[in-house]
Amino acid sequence: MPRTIIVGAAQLGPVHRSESRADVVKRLITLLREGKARGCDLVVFTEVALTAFFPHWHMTDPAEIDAYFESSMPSPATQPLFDEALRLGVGFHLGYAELAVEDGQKRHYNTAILVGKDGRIIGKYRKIHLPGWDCEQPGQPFQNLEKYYFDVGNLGFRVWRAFDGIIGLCICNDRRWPETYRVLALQGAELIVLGYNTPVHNPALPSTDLLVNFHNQLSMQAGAYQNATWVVGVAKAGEEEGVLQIGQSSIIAPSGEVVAMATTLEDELIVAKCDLDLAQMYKQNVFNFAKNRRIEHYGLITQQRGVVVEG
Ligand code: CDT
Repeated sequence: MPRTIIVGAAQLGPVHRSESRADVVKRLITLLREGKARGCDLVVFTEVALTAFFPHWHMTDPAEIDAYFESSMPSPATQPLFDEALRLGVGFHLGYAELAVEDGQKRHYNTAILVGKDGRIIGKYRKIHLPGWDCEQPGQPFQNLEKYYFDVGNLGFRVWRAFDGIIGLCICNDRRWPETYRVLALQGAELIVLGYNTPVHNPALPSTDLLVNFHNQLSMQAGAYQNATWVVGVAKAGEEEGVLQIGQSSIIAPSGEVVAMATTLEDELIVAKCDLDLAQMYKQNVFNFAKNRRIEHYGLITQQRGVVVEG
């Protein structure tokens, strides 16, 4: 029996600062229902899906900041999404800003969860690679303050046996780092899901602006192929609070081929049937880690070439 999972990548258009959580959740439920109608087992929502991407501006009032975070999950605002997922029998992935209390200390995380068809949370990931700055950058057209608002995730990169496969989570900037995919693939990941908020313009490095879509695809396609896994990347797209963000939400096969891609910058569901055994085909052949990955020799090769890396 082939192991297939029908996945929907539920791109979101902009979420305006004035938009209530309840209204955003209604949009998510509309996409979830479309996913059900199109046969989805799993619908993947984006990073920080419930609000505008607030790291794009500077706030100082702790109460104002905390208002962007969920202190429980399901939270009162997201309970209708959980209820509808259970009613429809469709799993989902959701990114959100999480307020946790650990050892009596408040912590803020950029978090994603995987929810099963029974409406229960299967797994949780807290973003490790936080881009941007830890303080306001004067003179910029917009901010990128993830290091200011979020703590570095403390749950590691993990996979879960779910949907008849092995599923790993990461978030946005993590997708640019090869270690992310490799650590998940070393645990057997067959499907990696992630959301992203990626501005077209990078104020810190404007010379790369024209490459922004290319770098998005390059990272995810290489991650998929080199780690023999499906990758589903889902954008928050369009102009949000004056910041234009890329779309091109994609479903990418273990061959590295894009099998579905969003064409708008709005709420849009793309769907693909993902054959998890295709991941196994690559894992048993070209990327058979046990047979062909020779980490014990990598350092030796470096030394033979006369390059000495201190550290
Ligand atoms: N949300 C997030 O991590 N965004 C970053 C923007 C970095 S600017 C290149 C990203 O890696 O897409």
